[in-house]
This record gives sequence, structure tokens and C-alpha cells, in this order.
Amino acid sequence: MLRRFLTDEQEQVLLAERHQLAGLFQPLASLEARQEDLATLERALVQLDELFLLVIVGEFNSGKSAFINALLGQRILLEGVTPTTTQIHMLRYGEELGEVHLEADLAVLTCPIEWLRDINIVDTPGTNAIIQRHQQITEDFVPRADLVLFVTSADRPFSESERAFLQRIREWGKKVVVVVNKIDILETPADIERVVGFIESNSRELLGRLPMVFPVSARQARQAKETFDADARTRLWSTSRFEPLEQYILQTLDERERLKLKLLSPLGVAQRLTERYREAAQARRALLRGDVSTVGAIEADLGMYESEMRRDFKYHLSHIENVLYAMSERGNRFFDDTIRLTRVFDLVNTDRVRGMFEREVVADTSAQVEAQVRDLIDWLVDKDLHQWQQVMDYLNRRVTRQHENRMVGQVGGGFESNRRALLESVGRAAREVVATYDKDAEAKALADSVQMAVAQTALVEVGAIGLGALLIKLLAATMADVTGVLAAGAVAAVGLYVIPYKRRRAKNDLQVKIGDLRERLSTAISDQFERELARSLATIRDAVRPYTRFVEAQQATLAGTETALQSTDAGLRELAARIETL
Ligand SMILES: Nc1nc2c(ncn2[C@@H]2O[C@H](COP(=O)(O)OP(=O)(O)OP(=O)(O)O)[C@@H](O)[C@H]2O)c(=O)[nH]1
Ligand SMILES: [Mg+2]
Repeated sequence: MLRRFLTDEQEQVLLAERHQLAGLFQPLASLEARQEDLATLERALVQLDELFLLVIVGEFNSGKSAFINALLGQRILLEGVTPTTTQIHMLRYGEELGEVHLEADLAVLTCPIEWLRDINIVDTPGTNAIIQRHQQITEDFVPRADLVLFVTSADRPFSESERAFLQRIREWGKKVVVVVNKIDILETPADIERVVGFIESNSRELLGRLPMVFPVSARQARQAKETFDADARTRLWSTSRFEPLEQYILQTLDERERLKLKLLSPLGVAQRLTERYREAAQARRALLRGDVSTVGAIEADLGMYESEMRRDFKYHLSHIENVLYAMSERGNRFFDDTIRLTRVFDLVNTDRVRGMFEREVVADTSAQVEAQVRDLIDWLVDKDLHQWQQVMDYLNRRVTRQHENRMVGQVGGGFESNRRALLESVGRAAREVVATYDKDAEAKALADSVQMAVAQTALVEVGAIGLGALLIKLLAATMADVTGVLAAGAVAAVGLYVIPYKRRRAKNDLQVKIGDLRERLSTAISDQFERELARSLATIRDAVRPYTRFVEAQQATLAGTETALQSTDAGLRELAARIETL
């Protein structure tokens, strides 16, 4: 890095810094950092091993190239009134003059000047030129600087674009020295002082502290170095005011000072990146927080759906049961009315009794049960559909809201596009369910399975006869039993004693039969309902699960990344303090 050996403490700081910088790759990668930022970090690491880099920046035509030529004492770089420097020129020590192109936009010039063994000096394309690309080349190079020399021209000190540019340099944590060039065009020393004062107060405000400001005439300085006329040389050299600046660069900036700047420079870069990606992580966290609450809301909604369904199902079931209760009431009344002495002759005619029983007791029970079951099924299907709609709404709202969060879109494109794709595909699935929901088919399928369930508990072979027909079949069996009680004995003969007994027996039998039927029906329908509810919940949860899983996984990763960034941040601060004491 530098030509002299490092002290133990310096060596340790250097090691610690390498460690911190290298540790930043992982969290940055996990936040899908921009390629440029990763490259910048990588260069910052490499830069620790490179020679001190003094980078000259400023607007086009301010005299950056002229300044370097003056420093070198020869016109090595091209100067011109139009935008002249079109790529980065790095000046290095070399036995003889030479030029090689290392990378795109970077030319290395070698020059046999002693102090270039300690400092590499860099000329950059001017900013605020009509050629946008020049500005970009220069801005991309700024993170590599160990010290930035900002050249502004005395005829237009501090333009708006210079302010903006300086601000960006500051963000990289660079130390800045300001050069006011072309003071030869100012008429009096007082004008020079005014310009310097103006620049000092503005840059203090902009950089947060007063930078060193050197007013010079690069042109006169070079002329002084080139002329053979001793008088002219003295005069030009003094009016150029170049000496303090040259002194600063070549002497004040000694090895210790350069080492400090060298160590601080990648630190500034790392701090800037850490800060940027902590913000990115924060934005991501905020987004995930919204996702978590959406997932939570969907889950809470499903929980509510489940308990409301159970509660309301009880009402529906009671309606069905009531139909059968009503039937047994009618049965009681029927037996009270029919099984009496005065009607003994009616009772003897079994067919007639059966006909009466069918008309008065059974009546339209099966149709009523069927209607109630149909109601229940419609309700079930409606609720299921409604729940899907609910989920779809939650997801839609989330998709709409995320577009408002532009910050997240800026960094971590992969995360955001994965997330959006996922959210959209889950939303699409829900939308599709809602759009293609065939209520009739769903209801039909449910009705079939209810019927099957009842048939199974009754151990009756039914095939596809329908719930009503099935009930009639079951009731007919009941009827046969009950009316059979009446037919069995010679009612007339022992009427007086037997009739009350028969009546009680018939009523009791009917209660038992209907009770049994009700029980079977309730059990079958309840089981079916539970299965249906479980299926509905499971299907919805399955549809949302990819999103839920993504959110959970991302949260876990993010927590780790945030911790890493936080500890890097602390580590960098501590290092910065240590470097100041070197
Ligand atoms: N009067 C005066 N003119 C100068 C001085 N320094 C440079 N110039 C002139 O200003 C013009 C621009 O100088 P350059 O050194 O090419 O400026 P630059 O900042 O490198 O410009 P770009 O490479 O285009 O960004 C040239 O015509 C120089 O001769 C100076 O101290 N005084
Ligand atoms: Mg130039």
C-alpha cells in the first residue's frame, strides 16, 4: 500500500477494516444490492492495497487538466475551452512517458516524476457538460478517491450543479479540498478574497465543515515553471498563489496523513453502502409488516368464518329437526284421536288407518326435510364463496398498496418482483375460484353426499333416488311398524282394557322411531357439514400458503441481514474513531 512499513496498530486497523468490508457482502447480497454497489465495495477492498489516489473533479472548463499540468510542470494533459477530457486519466510513476488503457474509460499515463511514486493523481471528465456520459464516468469514479480536489472557476464560483455534485461526494464520506482556479482573471486581490469568502461560506454549509480553499492560477503556475526568464518566473509564481497548494499536496499530505485518508476512504464507502442498505432493509421490513398483517387478517377472518359457520349451522340443523318434531306431535295427536273405543271399527281396517296416518302424520315431512336441507346447502355454498371473495379482496388490496411503496422497488428488484409475482398469482387463484364458482354444481354435489351419508347410517340401499324418496322409504318402515301394532290384536274384543295400552304403545313406538330417524339424519348432516367446512378452510389456506410461507421466510432472512448491517455499522464507526488517532 505505502512504501513504508506499518506499525502494529496500523496493521491491526487495516486488518479490521478488511474484515468489516468483506463482511458487508453477505447482507448486501441478501438484499439484492445493485451490481454497481457490489462492485464499489469490491473496489474499496482492493483500494486498500493501492497507492494514494488524489482525484481532481469539477465542472468542465474549470481547469482540472490545467491544474495537473501545472503541478507536473509540463503539459501532459490536454486542455481546451470545450469539454476536453473524455475519460479518466490516471497518472502514475513510470520510467518514461507512456499511456495504456486499463479499462473502458480509464487511461493510465506514466510519467517519470518522483512524487508520483507516493501519489497517483487522477484527471476526470468535467461535470455539467452537455455530454451526460462524462458526468457519469466521473461520478462512478468518486468512491475510489482517497482525497477529492474540487476545482471551481473564479469566473463562476459555485454553480447549482456544483452544489449537487459536492453533495454526492460528501455522501461517500470523502475529504474534499477546494481549488478556486483562474484567479488571474480577477482584477484585484480584494476580488480574490471575496470569491474565496463566498466559496468558504457556501462549502462550509454544504460539507458540514470548512474545507481548505486554495485560490490559484493554474495557467500562471505552469507558465512560471516553464519560463526561462527568472524575473517572470518569480512574478508568475507569486501571483499564481500555487505554492501553498503544492506544499499541501506534496508535503503536508505526508505519509501518516495519507495513510489515514487511505484507511478512511473505503470506510466512507462502506458506511455509505451500509446506510443505503439499512434503509432498503427498513423499507422491506415495512412492506413485510404489511404482508404479515394481511396474512394475519386472512387467518383471523378464517377463524371467525369457522366459528360463525358452526354457530349458524345449529340453527339450520334445528330447522330440520323441527320438521321431524312436528311430525311426532302430529303422530301423538293422531293416536289420541284414532285409538279410541268409538273408532274401533275404523281401526279394524288396516289399510284405512295407514292411509289416514300417511295423510295426517307423515304428510309432507319428506318434502319439508328436503327443502330445509337444500337451504342448508345453499347457505353453505354461499358462505364458502363469500369467504373466497374475502380472501381475494385482502390480496387485491395488498397488491394495490404495494405499488405505492416505490422505495422498495428501487432496491432489491428480485425480492420485490418475486413477492409481487407471488401475490399476484395467489390473488389470481382466488379470483379464479370466485369467477368460476358453480353454485349449482357445488350444491348438487353436496346434496348427493348428504343423501349418501343418510343412506349409509340407515343401512338402506338407495342408489340415486334423492333425499325425499329416501325419507319416504324410511318413514314407510316406521309406519308399517306402528300401524302393525294396531292390526296385531283383536282390538274390538278386548278393547276396553287394551285400547289405552295400545295407544300408549303406538305413541311410544312412533317417538322412538322418529327419534332414531332424527338422530341419524342429524349425525349424517353434521358430519357432512364438518367435512365440508374443513375442506373449505383447507382449500383456502392451501391457496394462500405460498404467500404466507414467503412472508415468513423473508422475515427470518431480513432479521439476520438487519443484525449484520447493524453490527457492521457499529464496527465501522469504531474503526473511524481509531483511524483518527493513528
Ligand atoms: N485564465 C485562465 N485560464 C485557465 C486557467 N487554467 C485553465 N485555463 C483555461 O481554461 C480552459 C479549460 O481548461 P482545462 O484544463 O481543459 O479544463 P478542464 O477542467 O480540464 O475541462 P474538461 O476537461 O473539459 O472538463 C482552457 O482553455 C485553459 O487554458 C487559469 O488558471 N487561468
Ligand atoms: Mg480536462
